[in-house]
Amino acid sequence: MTIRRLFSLIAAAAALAIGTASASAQTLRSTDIHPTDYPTVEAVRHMGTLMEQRTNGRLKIQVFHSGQLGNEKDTIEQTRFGVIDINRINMAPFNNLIPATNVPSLPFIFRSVAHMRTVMDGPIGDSILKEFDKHDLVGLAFYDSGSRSFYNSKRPINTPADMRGMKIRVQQSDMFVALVSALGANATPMAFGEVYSALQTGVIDGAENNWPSFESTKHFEVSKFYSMTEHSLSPEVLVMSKRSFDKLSAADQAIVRAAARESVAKMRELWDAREKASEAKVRAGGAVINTVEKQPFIDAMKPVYDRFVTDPALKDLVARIQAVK
Ligand code: BDP
Repeated sequence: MTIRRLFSLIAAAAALAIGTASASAQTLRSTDIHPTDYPTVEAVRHMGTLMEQRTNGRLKIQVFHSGQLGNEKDTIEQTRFGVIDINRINMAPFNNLIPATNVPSLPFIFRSVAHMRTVMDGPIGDSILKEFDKHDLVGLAFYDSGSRSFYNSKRPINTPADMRGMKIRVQQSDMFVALVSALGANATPMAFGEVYSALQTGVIDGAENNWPSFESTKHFEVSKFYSMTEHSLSPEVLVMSKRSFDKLSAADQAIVRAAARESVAKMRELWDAREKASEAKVRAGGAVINTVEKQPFIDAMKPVYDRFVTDPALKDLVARIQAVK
């Protein structure tokens, strides 16, 4: 464990101790790197409200938003330890740990948001949630994350050639590193919270994300060219610490699972509205937006499949996803 990680664990434990002192009944601690009004944060609060109603106030959730408990990669460890009870996090930081999570993050694996929702809501999504069991975690549900596109401070991207040599921030996932490298750009894995200043100081030229994150982080202020490659729909996932989950009665476990599932509809309603609002905000804020012809990007990213989808189980998962209408 690095010193930084140790400090982040201690800071998290201290924050939790304060939370415990003021809380009555049982309050589960949930982490999110997004700000308090972001759809993922609101949706987990909604899940908490459902739990509270169904247990007469006995079981609640407190959401520590804005990365108060640390960056995503570090919070995975804290959740496995049971220092954090619930984690709303993207699939990408799990990619290196849990092979199956690479599949929904793959470039252009989904034909549309509707395709993604159908897959993640059904038996394929359930089988991916089950994979978390092997890692001291309980997979509860998937949330949407729109589609991720590239943005940068240099120029509009129309073809993969426009990205050659650019330094692009990616999430801490080897698959995302490979995805950007396949385009001839230099991938720089970095925590989300460090991206604004890295863009501002020119440490990186660009990054990739959906409309709401591009907007909420104000990355558009320092990286105005947003090119709609829509290369990944890598969903968000809601996981619970197995240690915390196992401490609940079977009845409470069922309440948690149901509330998580039910919060998905709330999340989507908030998400669809937020996407539109965020797009309008970044346009008004001076972002220069272009659409792109996707086929050259699909072709260029093919090697990512060759490298990350070698295991028969993952090949099967890809084929099953592609077969979903
Ligand atoms: C956002 C996801 C968040 C990721 C972030 C990132 O909601 O979970 O951490 O992207 O790029 O869209 O790191």
